[in-house]
Amino acid sequence: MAFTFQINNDVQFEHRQDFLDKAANYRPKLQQTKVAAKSLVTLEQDSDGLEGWGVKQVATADELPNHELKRGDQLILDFGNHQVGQFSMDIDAVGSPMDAPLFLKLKFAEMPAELAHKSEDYDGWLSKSWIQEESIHLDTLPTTLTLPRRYSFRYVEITVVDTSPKWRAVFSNPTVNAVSAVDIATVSQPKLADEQLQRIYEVGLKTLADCMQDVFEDGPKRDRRLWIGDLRLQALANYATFKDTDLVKRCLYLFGAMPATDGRIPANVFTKPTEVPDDTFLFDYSLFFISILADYEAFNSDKAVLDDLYDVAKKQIDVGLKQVDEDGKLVLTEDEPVFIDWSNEFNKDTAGQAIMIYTLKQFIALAQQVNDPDLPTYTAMLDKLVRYAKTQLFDQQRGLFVSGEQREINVASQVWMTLAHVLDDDQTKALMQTTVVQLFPITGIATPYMYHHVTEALFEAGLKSEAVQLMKDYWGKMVALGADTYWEAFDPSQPDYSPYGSPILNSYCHAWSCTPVYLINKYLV
Ligand code: RAM
Repeated sequence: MAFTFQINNDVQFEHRQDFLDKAANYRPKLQQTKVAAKSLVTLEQDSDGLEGWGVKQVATADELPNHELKRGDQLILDFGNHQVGQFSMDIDAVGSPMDAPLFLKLKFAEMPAELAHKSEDYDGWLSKSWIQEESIHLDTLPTTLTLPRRYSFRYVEITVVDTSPKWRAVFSNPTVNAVSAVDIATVSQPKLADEQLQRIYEVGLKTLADCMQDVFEDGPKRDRRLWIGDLRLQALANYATFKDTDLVKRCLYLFGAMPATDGRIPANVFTKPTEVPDDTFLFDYSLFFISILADYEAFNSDKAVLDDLYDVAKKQIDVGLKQVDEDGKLVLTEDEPVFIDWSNEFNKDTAGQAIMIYTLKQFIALAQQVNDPDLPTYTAMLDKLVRYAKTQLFDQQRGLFVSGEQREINVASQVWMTLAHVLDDDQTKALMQTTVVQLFPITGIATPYMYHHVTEALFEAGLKSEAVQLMKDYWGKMVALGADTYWEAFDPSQPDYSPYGSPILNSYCHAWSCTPVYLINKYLV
C-alpha cells in the first residue's frame, strides 16, 4: 500500500470555532534574530559529503563588496549554519550609468548537494514550486532587496544573468532575519562524555528549533505545515528540551477542531491563510492524535485540555477499532493506508496492528483518567488484539513477528510490537536481540522517523549499547555527511534516496528526525 496524493473532495470537515479560538490563543510570538552571511564558498566535489558534494571557503563575507559581477557570474554565500527566515541584501551598480535592468537568480540550499542538481531536470511527483529559487529583475540600483518568502537554507547561490557591458553589480550586507518560536540559548543541554553523541544531540536540537514556528512544522523548506506523525515526535523532543506546552496545545486544538464529519483526524492541517484541514488520511496518523494527547497529559496533567479533547481521541480509537475483525486482526484498506515509513518495500500489516495496540493502551490510560464507563469495552478489545498478535502473528520458532499473507519478516513489525509491549519484558528483549542478529544491518527503511522507532525499541527492550550504536551509525552518519540539521529521508545504503523522485525536493531540516534529543534525554542522561 503506497502513499502518494490523496484527493478526497467529498469529505466534509467540522469546524469547531471554540477549539480554533483556543488554538489562536496559544499562537507563539516568533523570535527574530538578524544573522549575517559568514563566507563566500565554491561548490566542490567531496567524497565525504552527501551525494559527493561539499563547499570550500574562498573568502569571508566582508569581502563580498569587492566582487563586481557581470553576465553569467556567480557566487555562493554561506551563512555558517542552517537558517529559517527572510533574506535581504544591498545591491549597487558600478561603472557607467545603469542602462539595463539587473537580472538575478537566487537559489537557496540547506545542503551543498541541492546546488549540484539542476532544477530544470526535476520530474518528480511533488510540486517543483518547492525548489527554493527566485528570478528577479531590478530596474533601479542601489536598492535593498528583501525577498518576500521565508526560506530554509545555509547557502545562497547568486547568479547574475545579466547587467550590461557598461556596468557591474555589487552586493553587500547579506542577512537573514531568522525566525523560530524558541531560543536555543534557553535550553540547558546535557554534558555528554561522548563527543559524537554530544554533536548528535546539538544537531537534533537545532532541527527541532528550526521546525518550531507558528506550529510544529514538519520542515521549514517543505511542507511547512503541521503533520500528525511529525508532531508526535516533536512534542516528545520538546518536552525533553524547550518544554513549550503552549505550542503543543495550539497544535492539539488545531487537529481537534477540524476532524472529518465521520470523526477521523486528517494527516495534516494548513494554517494559512486560515485554518484548513488537508483531505489526506493515514490510518496510523489519525490514531496518533491519542498518543499526542496522552504524552501531553503525562508531561503536564492538564485537565482542561483532556476534558476538551478526550472525545476527539475516543472517536479516533472507535473509528480505528471498526477495522478490527472478530479474531482481533486489524484489516487495513487502500483508502486509508498506514504510513510507518516512506519505503514501500515491506509489508506494514503487523506494524499497523502493533500501532493499534500501542495507541489503544494510551487511550485506556486517558479513559481511566476521565472515568469513562465504556472502559471495559476497550480493555476487552485490547485483549483481543494482543491475543491475535501473540497467537497468529508471533512465530514461536523464529522468535519474530510475521506480517501479511506471505508471512513476511521485517524490522518494522518487531519494532512496533516492542514499542507496544505486546510480549513480556524478557520476551521483548529476546525479540529485539533476534532482530539485531537476523535483520541488522537494516535495509529498505528510508526515514529517520522509522529509524527513531527502531532505536527507541532497542532502548525499550533494554539493549542500550545496540541503541546507542544505531544512533551513531544513523544520525552520526548524517552529521558525517555534513548535516547541520537532520533530514526528512535518509537511507545509508543509498544516500541520494528521495520519496519524491529527486533529492532536490527533500527537506534537510525535518522535524521527525530531531528525536536524538528525546532519546538521549530519556535513556542516557
Ligand atoms: C511528508 C511530510 C511529512 C510526513 C508525511 C507522511 O509529505 O514531509 O513530514 O509526515 O510525508
